[in-house]
Amino acid sequence: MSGEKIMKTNFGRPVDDDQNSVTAGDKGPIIMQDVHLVEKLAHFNRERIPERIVHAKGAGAGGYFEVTADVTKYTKAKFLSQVGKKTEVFVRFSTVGGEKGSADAERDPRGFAVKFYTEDGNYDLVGNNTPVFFIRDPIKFPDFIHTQKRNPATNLKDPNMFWDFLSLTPESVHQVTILFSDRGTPWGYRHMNGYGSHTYKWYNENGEIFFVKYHFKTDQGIKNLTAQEAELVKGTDPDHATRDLFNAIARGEFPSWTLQVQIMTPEQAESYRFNPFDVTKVWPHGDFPVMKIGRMVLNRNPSNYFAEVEQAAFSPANFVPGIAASPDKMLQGRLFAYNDAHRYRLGANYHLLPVNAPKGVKADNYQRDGAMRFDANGGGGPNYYPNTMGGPAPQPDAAEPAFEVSGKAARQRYMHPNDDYVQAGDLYRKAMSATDREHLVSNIVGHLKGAKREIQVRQTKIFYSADEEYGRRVAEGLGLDLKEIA
Ligand code: HDE
Repeated sequence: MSGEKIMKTNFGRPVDDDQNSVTAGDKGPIIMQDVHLVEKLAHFNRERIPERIVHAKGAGAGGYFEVTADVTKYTKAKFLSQVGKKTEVFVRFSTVGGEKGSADAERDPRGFAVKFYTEDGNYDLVGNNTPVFFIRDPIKFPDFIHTQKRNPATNLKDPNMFWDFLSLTPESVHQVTILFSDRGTPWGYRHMNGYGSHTYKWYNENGEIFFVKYHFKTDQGIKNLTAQEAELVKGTDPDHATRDLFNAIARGEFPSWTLQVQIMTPEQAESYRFNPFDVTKVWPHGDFPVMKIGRMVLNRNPSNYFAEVEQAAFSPANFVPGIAASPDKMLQGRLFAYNDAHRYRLGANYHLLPVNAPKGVKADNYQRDGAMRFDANGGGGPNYYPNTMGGPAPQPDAAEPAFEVSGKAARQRYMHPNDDYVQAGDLYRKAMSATDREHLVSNIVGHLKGAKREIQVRQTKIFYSADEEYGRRVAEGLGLDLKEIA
């Protein structure tokens, strides 16, 4: 109630009373000149900003990344230039399809977005807890997401929409197989891996190019919920993963991840047996061994959720010299989508918000003005380039090395549809235990049984193409005739 500090309006006037509106007489009415009341109610009406269209529910934390191996022959990225070098990070974990108030234990991929505040500006690695994705072309993304959200008529999640799209999109079966395993319901954010998922490009001081995949392996060990456990957790503590992350850090138990990379040369990429830029596939570790290069530790809870987590704006387009995009079509689509989302959600000057601004290096260019320009806006300095007024100039050696592009411009179909099934089948046969397979099949059956029979058949054929036993067991669970599937 009483405080040392004086309460003030947004314009600094001391507030005399914050419990009683100004009224004519003790019974009211309120008079318009209670400007403090008006300010308070009006600001309240504007507290919500648009939630993220995907990944709306999330939790974040700060920490650092430390380099543990020499990678200078692959990349000139300064934050990776020395063993022992530490860089501040901010990380946001999330679910994908649910709204901001949805439960943390939903079956869904989990977002794993890392912002490195480097001396060459911010580098964002905006990944998931799965190494692959459902689709390989960004033009399919809005449709795909619609099917994971609510039916336009009923406003309910709809297994028909969900499986209709997936069963018409066989490239999704690898990610669907991961999603319906217990990895689709992680125990919490501390106990899951993070993956860059896409292939990225690294280049060194000599301009030599390498392709790279990133894997953050949890040092806490993988821990998942079974479908039954997840149902219970959703009901008893819809915020369980948010709570677990916050409480662990508050207790001083700082979660950490070991960063591993896989490297592919451009020559290997040219001749590899499948397109290494296809995000529906992993690079087999036997062909491209993993190499440990660093460790990330989260040791700081946000002091204000809205300021740091809700306003955090991650973007796959935030690169630093030494790191660039690969031709992956999905990644190319994302290079547009994120900054566009931020301009809509947070405004044209979202990069000035403390969580999004680079640290230790200042943005310096000729962009000016716009809503909520709350820094000095370039002061009296020149607002055009070139100039002779001492304004900032480009630094040519920050360029990505020139690279060849070729081929006919057209809407090009994927040439090898049969290989959509290979890695899903391998995952089922080789990586999963008998219990994993049992849970996978029962999780799929539990969800797919809500869809129309014709959709069940089409989707089960896809599982059958990945692995005959996999398809047969799903068919049995659904009571489908095997003759329809095989
Ligand atoms: Fe995202 N995604 N995405 N995504 N994504 C967003 O950005 C999008 C994709 C991922 O904690 C949005 O700020 C398109 C793959 C994470 O703030 C949006 C495509 C992967 C987060 C967007 C993809 C991701 C997002 C929503 C297909 C893993 C949360 C609002 C080309 C490798 C980041 C926003 C955070 C968020 C678009 C596919 C991960 C709309 C168009 C693949 C972790 O811009």
